[in-house]
Amino acid sequence: MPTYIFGHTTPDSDSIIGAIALSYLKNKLGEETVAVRQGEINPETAFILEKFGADAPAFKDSFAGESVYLVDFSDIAQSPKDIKEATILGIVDHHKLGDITTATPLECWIRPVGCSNTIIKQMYDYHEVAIPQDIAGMMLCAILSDTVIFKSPTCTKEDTKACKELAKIAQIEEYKALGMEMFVVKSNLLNATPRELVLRDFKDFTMGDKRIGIGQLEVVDLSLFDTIKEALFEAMESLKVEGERDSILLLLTDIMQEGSQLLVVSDEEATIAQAFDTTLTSHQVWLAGVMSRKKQIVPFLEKAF
Ligand SMILES: [Mn+2]
Repeated sequence: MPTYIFGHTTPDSDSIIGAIALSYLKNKLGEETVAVRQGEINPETAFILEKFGADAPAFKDSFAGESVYLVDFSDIAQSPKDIKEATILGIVDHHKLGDITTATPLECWIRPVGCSNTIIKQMYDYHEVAIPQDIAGMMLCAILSDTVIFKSPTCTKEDTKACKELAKIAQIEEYKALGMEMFVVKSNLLNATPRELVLRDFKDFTMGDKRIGIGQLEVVDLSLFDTIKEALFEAMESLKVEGERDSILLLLTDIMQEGSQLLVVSDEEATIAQAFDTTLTSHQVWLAGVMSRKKQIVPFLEKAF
C-alpha cells in the first residue's frame, strides 16, 4: 500500500506542487508514495501544471488506515475528515503549528519560511537528490506564488535563494516575469461564480470556540472587484450560514499597491475591527501593507478571539 502525500483542503499551488515534489523525493529515497489532492485545482495551479507538462494529482479525501505525509498544513480544520484514523509519517509546513497530533513519532520539517516548497528544496539538498527540470520549474512557481514574487512579509532569504537555484535547474532566466504572468492568470475573475471566488483560496480556523473562514484573492488591480463586491458579500453570507461559521473574512489583495481590502461578514465585527486596530465602513477596510493571511491576519484574530 503506498503512502499518500497531500496538502490542505482547497489546495493552492504550494499544496499541489509540494505533494508532487515531495512524492518524487520520497520515491527516490525508496519509499512508495503517491501525491494526491483534497480539492479542485485552481486556475493558477492549472497554469503551472500545463506549463511544465505535469498531470494533476488524483483526488482523494479519505485516508482511514493509510499512511500519509502532510504538506503545507497541520490544522485539523484543513484535513480530511478521517485524518485521526490515518498514520501521519511526517509534516512539511511553514505555517503556525496546528492542532494535529500523532500516536507515533514522525518526521517534521516545519520552518518559518515563505513556502513549503522552499523546505522541500532543502530536503532534496539534505538527501543529495537531483531535482528534475520540470519539478524544479513548478517548485519555483509555487515559491513565487506564496511569496507574491518576494513582496510578502513572509518571504525570507532562504526563499529567494531556493528560487535562484530552482530557476537555474529549470533553465528559466526571467523568473520574476514568469511570476507576473502567473499573477495575471490569477487575476482572471471571469468564468468563476462569486462563491467560487470566495472559496478559491479559503481556509477554516478554530479560534477559541469560534469557527472562522478566511479567503484571499490576489490580483494585479483591485478595481477588478468593483462590480462584483456586493455579490462576494452575498456569497460570504451564505457560506457563513452553511458552514456554521461565526465569521467569514475575505482579503482582496492588490499585489501592486501592496495592501488588502478586507471584507467581513461576522457576528462579531467589532472584535475583528479591534483586532486590526481599525474601524470598518460598510463591513470593509483597506489594510495598507497587509499581504499575508498567515502572518498579518491570523495571529491578530487568534489574539482577539
Ligand atoms: Mn504554502
